[in-house]
Amino acid sequence: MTWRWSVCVFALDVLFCLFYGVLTFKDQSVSLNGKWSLSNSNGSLILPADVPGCVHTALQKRGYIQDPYFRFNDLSYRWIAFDNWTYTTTFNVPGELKSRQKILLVFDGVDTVASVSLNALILGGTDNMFRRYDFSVRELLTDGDNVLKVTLFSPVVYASERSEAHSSYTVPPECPPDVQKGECHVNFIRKEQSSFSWDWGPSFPTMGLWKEVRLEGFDVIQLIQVSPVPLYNSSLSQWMLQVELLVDAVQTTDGNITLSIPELNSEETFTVRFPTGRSGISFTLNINTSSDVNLWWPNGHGDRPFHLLTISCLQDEFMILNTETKVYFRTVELVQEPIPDSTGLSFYFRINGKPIFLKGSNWIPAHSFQDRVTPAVLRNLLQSAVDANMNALRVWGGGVYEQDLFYSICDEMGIMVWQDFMFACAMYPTEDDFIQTVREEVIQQVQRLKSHPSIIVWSGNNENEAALATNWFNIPSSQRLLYLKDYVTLYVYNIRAIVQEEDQSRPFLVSSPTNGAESEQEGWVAENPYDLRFGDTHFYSYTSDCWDWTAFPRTRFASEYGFQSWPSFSTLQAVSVEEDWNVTSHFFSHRQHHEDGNQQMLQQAALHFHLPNSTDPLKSFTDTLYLTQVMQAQCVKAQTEFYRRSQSEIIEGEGHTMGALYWQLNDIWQAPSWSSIEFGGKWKMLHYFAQNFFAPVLPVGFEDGGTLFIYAVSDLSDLKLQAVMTMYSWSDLDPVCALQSDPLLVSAGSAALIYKHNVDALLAGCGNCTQFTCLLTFHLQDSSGQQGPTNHHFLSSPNVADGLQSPNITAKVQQDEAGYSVTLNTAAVAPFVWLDVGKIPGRFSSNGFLMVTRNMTVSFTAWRPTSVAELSDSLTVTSLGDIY
Ligand code: BMA
Repeated sequence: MTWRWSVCVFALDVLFCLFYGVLTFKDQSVSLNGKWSLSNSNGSLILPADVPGCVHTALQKRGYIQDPYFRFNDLSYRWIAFDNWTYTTTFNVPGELKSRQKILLVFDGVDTVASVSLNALILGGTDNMFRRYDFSVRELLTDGDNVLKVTLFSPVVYASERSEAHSSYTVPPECPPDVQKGECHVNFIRKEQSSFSWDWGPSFPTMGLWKEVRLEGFDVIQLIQVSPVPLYNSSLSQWMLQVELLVDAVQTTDGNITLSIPELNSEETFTVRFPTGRSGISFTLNINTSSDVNLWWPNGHGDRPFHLLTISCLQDEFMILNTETKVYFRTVELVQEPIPDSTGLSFYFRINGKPIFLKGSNWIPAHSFQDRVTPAVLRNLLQSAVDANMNALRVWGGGVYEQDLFYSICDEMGIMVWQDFMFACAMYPTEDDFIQTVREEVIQQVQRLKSHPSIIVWSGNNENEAALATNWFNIPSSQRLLYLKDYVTLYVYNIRAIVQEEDQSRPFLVSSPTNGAESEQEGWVAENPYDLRFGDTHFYSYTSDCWDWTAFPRTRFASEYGFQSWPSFSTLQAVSVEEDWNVTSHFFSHRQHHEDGNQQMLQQAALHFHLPNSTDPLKSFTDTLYLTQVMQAQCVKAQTEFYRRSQSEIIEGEGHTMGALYWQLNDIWQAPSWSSIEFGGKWKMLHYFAQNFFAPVLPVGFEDGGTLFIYAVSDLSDLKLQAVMTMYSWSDLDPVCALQSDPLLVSAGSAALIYKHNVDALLAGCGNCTQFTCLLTFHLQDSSGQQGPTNHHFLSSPNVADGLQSPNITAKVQQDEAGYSVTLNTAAVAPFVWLDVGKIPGRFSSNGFLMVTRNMTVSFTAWRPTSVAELSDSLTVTSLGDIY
């Protein structure tokens, strides 16, 4: 343990600190967060507003508007984003700060188009939510009150004006589909693209100071950003740490900078010259080859240790810079190389040399109002991802570059991040000022994020290659080249070029979906970016039967696929009233932003289940919500299991699937969507299913041409596994028969066929079973016992199953030292048993399960204090038999 001491003294008007006996210049930062005053353009509304924050939350907090998510308020509050709003604050500058040689006024994030003035002098403008802005203000500060104003222009009006000014050709889409009830031309403003509405989200074009505001004073240099990026030189077997420092210097400054990782016995000192103003300087610290570097591993593959890097810079005897930061070491490669028996290329990630199957989902903004995305919200969602055995998330390109904490938690938890740049489902302009602001955005974001080991790939946009290739916007062929040129200008000549310059430590893809190297060969827009033999794919089919695995694309990497469901009743109840609780209500269709979404869910459900038909309208409504969740969970399970079992096979040139990221993890509001977690954090049935279908060891069962196949999938070390199968009759809790496969060595990171049998023969050998009367459960085991979850295979759809009964499940809540538990008792085989405790936040250890034993106990982890009485009162238990 090192003993540290520091003493600060005031001398010569400059604050020095003594660190280890050297004099240190201490920079000073004064926060301007807190209460500002907010007014609309005609001054009819003047109210206090929190910074960081936005206009909507300020209006709600002061009671000017209700909960914007309540019922139809998204439409009632459209006016907010059509007005201009001014944030004002008055502050005094402490003398200590005032005496600094340089003072910056820093905005970490302004949403979006604004003019900034200080003491009635205009400092400048902003036009990009994803940039940090700073202004040098020392000479403008007064000794008394200083007045800082930020006037935000309507983003909706701005976007429309910019689109109108772009008169030579249109930049589609003009507007979102009517069903989304959104605003137009969002592609003309550098702001969260989904804030003008999306197919899962409302239109709330926010305005505000969404990140911190502060004054930073310094006398010599100011450190803006440190980005350590480890690179591994395999020919030398050596780690090198590239350390980029972004600084602002009052004047040209010379010094000696020392980079040191004491744990790795690695230290180097460089002479350095910082030019006046803003500059970025890179150093390389060669890591001592005889030291043991601890590697960062994704969740499920190892630990996530880090080493501490210290950076100090001395100018003569003065310490002008001194900081410490975490460094995580790992390598990432995106492998695109020929594979036997296929005409295409592989597409998978190798972390520290190990091929890793990416299991996870897609992340969207966790709230329309980013100031509501608290650390607790982030932690809860990311913990839920890890609890469902995920190791990856894609931060989707229609949202925001997430806050630092998001990536720090991903680093900690081992969640690999596929990071899109924020462009989605649209063409974009390439006017000079647009390109310039994007360039600055990309530079800043890459510099901010590149030291996070969790980010394993940058990706230029969401679906814009596909939009061009398959002509979503009906661009006449005579104009196609124009749009192609714009596409390449933005994503290749600008974004890609910057990323390659700024970050050599991870791959860059131009789009998702893409054919990767093949798209590049074809001039960056492939003829068919959905080609299964290359790159990643997005695949949605709502009309084909999701239980039929033959409809799924045997892709190299599934970066999006999914099905919608409705959130639970308690989640909807918070934003609705009794007349809304009906599938024919205006509310029910209003919240659905995906064309025909409600019908699609019911049609898909009707393929295998009876639709709810209770005469009690509330029961019919809640049964419908439940059934959409059953359908979604079962559909995504089928598809994900297909991808996991396809990882080791090539069939007709297709396969070697190495990623399954379903659409989508979280929700932005209380509405039907593809999410597995409801707004507020409650797990849908799909999320409980994900715990199983993403388990490190998994048995997958399916039928092909009258034969039952069982595959064993293992992410872990080589395992000698056996499949154990048990046949049940729908009408009886006692098993009809049991079978075991021969043991098979399943190697690490593979899927292998472990059992195969003709279905009719299997049924014939098992009592009086038919495909309608019986169902199968199965698990894997080795000499130490069961490995992975128990899975099941329905031999027919439940709507034609013979013997399925209403099981009369009883439940008893208890409390012990470990927490709360619910003990269930069933009188019959019960599929999709669903426990719901309404508004009590928390999650069960397991839910939505098949009950083939009379008794079963699950635990409940509450996310706030509760009691046996409260849980018992709130608990409902539903299974499929209960809704018929
Ligand atoms: C994908 C996404 C989103 C969309 C989702 C569901 O294409 O990239 O744009 O929300 O499908 O339609």
